[in-house]
Amino acid sequence: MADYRELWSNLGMDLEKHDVLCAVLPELYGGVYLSQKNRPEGMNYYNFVVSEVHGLRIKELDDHRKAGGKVVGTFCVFVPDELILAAGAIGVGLCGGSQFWIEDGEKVLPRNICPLVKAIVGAKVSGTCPYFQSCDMLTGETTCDGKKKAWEILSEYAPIHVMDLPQMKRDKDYKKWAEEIYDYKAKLEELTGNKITEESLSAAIKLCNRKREALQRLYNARKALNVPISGKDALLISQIAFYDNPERFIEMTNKLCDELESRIKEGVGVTGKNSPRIMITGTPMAIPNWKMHHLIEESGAVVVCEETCTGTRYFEKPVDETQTTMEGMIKALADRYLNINCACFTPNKGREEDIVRLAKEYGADGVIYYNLQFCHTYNIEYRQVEKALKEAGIPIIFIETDYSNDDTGQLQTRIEAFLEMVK
Ligand code: BJ8
Repeated sequence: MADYRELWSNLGMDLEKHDVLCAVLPELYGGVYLSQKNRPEGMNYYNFVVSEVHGLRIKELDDHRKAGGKVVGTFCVFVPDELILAAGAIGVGLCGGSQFWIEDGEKVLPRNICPLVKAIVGAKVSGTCPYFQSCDMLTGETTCDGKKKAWEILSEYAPIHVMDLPQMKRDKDYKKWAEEIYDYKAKLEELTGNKITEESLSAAIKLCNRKREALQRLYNARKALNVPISGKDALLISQIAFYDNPERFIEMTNKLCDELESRIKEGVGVTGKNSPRIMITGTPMAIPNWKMHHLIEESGAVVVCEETCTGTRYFEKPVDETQTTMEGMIKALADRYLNINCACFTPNKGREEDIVRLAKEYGADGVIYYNLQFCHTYNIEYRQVEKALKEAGIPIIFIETDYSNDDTGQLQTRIEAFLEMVK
């Protein structure tokens, strides 16, 4: 990696602390990713992106800002990327997946809340995340209580706009969400000084749909009997989708998919055809949270799908591209986004249906319900999901964990016992 210290310093980062973070990542990445056998060639691009995670992309954001552009941070898949792009800004997903940020998060938050929220706040207060430091505005949303209250703390550090997400899916909720999208549009126009036009929004909708298509194509390849890519690699690609340049990401992901489709034709897989096929459902896995996939795949199984926000909830269901008026496009955005089935909704029958459908589509032998510690909505929803999967005859196990490695031995034992049972 080139020398970015001047850039980081100009972003007001704590360089000494950041050095500690930079020292941990290569070893972690090497152990989890580079040790894999028979990886597709196309993964070299994503290796490169990770090696430059705090470098090249940050430089691109800096260049954009120097040219008068704005950078907007987001934390949830309900926030429409299309509007950010249509305003000429760059959007970056800021969810934190590293144990490194927990300690700083706990300085300003109670200990007994979700690690994702603690890592988000820790990343900002410690001044060690160059993405956070590059943002001109953050976008929060009213999903779970932990996130909602975290925005109040983050507002002390950076301007933040909070979208009020309805938690039911009645007609009036779709109308309210459309109003929130209009407010967000006005906020982005004020921030960037650019007017969001029918043309710019339509182009952004098409771009985001192309990104969804590329991710769907990647996931489709994982349905093959001889899976051509590991779950770990697919997860990494989803995580990178949240901050990479969208055009470049689409191009490189489609290129990788060409290779994966050839592998399927030639019968080249990453594991044996008899390896247990596992689907993950539950809370998101923000970069560099690879813990669960690593444990599962080290135990000889392959992860074939994630019903999470770093999985299918991010890219399934495109936005209707046929609308030409601003009103029609905002309604299309409201309809697509409010249809995401997050556990913060009540009732949330759609998620049960999605999980059963996806487990069948991807030929999963079993489902691992992944719950980040203290995430109450996903925790409580396990009961209904378990019932739905049992009715469908699909085995399921509940695993609650955090970002630390304290429980890996215990998790490994439980995962191995589950894999024994499903095959
Ligand atoms: S749409 S899952 S990205 S809110 S932060 S809810 S894990 S306690 S991230 Fe989420 Fe949007 Fe829903 Fe997806 Fe639980 Fe933690 Fe809250 Fe979380």
